[in-house]
Amino acid sequence: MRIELHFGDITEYTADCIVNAARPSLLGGGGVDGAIHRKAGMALSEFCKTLGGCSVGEAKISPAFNLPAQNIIHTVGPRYLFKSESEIQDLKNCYLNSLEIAKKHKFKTVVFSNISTGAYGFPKDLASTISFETVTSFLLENEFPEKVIFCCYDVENLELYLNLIKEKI
Ligand code: AR6
Repeated sequence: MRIELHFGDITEYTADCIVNAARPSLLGGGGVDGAIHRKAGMALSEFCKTLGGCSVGEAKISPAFNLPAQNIIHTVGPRYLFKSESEIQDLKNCYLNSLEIAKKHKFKTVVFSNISTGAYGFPKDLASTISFETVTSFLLENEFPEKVIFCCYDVENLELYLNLIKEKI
């Protein structure tokens, strides 16, 4: 029971950590990133200015300021441009590097958004398989985070994750 599938707005979670699909500047943008920055307040972008940006596949942590969550892990997903192995590896790294931060901080619950599946154009079926496999393997080998929630905001992603969970049980 270390995986949960939810349908909803990631800015509403009281978890110790939510994962943002950010842009390299970390200064906010559209989609989930925009929703997080709007609700967290200006203090978030002020703090993010001190982080020195973030490369594709990397992850950085900040407080969550006005959000109910405690912390935000910002990771920059790949754009799906060349349909290449390196884009797949980059998306995997987003999940792995976020999970490593959660492990280091001994976070109990990490809530992931569906990284790269909006503006960055990654095919949702491929992205869900990468994310699900990366997260489940990591949880098998690590005590922290205790739980991962996949937070879907559209029905297509929700159905894809549901099918992946069904295949597992
Ligand atoms: N809660 C949870 N999920 C959400 C929310 C929300 N409030 N809003 C959107 N999503 P995207 P990307 C889902 O475009 O593809 C930004 O401008 C949405 O349904 O937010 O990684 C950044 O600044 C989709 O499945 O992120 C970057 O420049 C998922 O979040 C760029 O877009 C990801 O869509 C990042 O693009």
